[in-house]
Amino acid sequence: MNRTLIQEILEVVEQAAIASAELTGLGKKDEADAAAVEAMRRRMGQIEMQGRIVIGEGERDEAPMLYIGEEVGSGNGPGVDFAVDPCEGTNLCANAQRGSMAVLAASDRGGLFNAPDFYMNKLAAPAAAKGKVDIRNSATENLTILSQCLGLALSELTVVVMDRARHRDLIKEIRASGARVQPISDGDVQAAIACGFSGTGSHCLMGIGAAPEGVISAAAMRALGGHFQGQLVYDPAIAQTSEWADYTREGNIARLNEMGITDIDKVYEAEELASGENVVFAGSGITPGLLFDGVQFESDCIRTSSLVISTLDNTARFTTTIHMKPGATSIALR
Ligand code: VTB
Repeated sequence: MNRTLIQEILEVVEQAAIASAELTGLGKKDEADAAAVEAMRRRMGQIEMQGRIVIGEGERDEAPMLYIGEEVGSGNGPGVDFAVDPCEGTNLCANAQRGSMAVLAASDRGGLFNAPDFYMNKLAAPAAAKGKVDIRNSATENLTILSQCLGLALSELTVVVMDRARHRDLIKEIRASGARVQPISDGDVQAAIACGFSGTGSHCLMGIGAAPEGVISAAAMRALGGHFQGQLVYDPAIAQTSEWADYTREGNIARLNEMGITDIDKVYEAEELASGENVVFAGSGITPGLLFDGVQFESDCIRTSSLVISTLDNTARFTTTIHMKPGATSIALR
């Protein structure tokens, strides 16, 4: 990993965001995802690196591109591992709703946890609460700690939770503690990272989302110094998802064991999920979101808004890029 990679990685997510954004609001979530995948892969292919996808679109037989284990890049240069989600929040993109983005995390070889395609219970909070809140605590205990760390009353805290049946009790508990709940339909990566910045109005993310995206959130939060913990969910009665209609708890545990995960209840810290010497997170808005805008198509240009967070130079860069169309004559400043 080196600093010149940061610029290239930014361009990878920008290209993916533009490709998906061309299909925003058309109700075509699979097509929007496929377009982002293709654009991401094409731009990655131009980078001088020995890249490898460790979290991607799935296993080789089910994903034609950006499958787990796929080699990307020129084949020369540094070894880089990638966790990618080319269109995070495909439903949001398909319905032109806020919060869809193209995201990835990159690290030195072996620096990202190869999370199985399971669910993950997640806890994200600002840096001031890092190591003080703990996913093993009750929501009420964590909110009390968080209110002390942030110097805010419980009633001044907003907790983002995915709007799912599995979170009914969690949402009740948070509200009973006095804190506010902001339910979201999709997109817990953005919600997790928003906790790493003050001023977003989001103080905490709680609840269960997808495990692979947990690694991407962890990479960003590690680089920001925020709190992130994840614990794999293997019990279908807890995940409460139609995806697992035919799965059993025992079968899932056996699957984890086959993957070499024997400590199935382990709590993973951000530094374990993204353990490489250096980690980079990059996200580019497909639709507008809490952290940055979405792709804007204008007569002379396409405008993208992105965020790259990197331990290589300890920066969080918010970038607006104007992609000029040939023959452009009047490009607005903003
Ligand atoms: C999605 C998606 C989230 O988790 O909902 C997914 O929108 C899994 O949850 O952003 P369901 O199967 O219950 O929909 C995320 O992908 C990320 O963790």
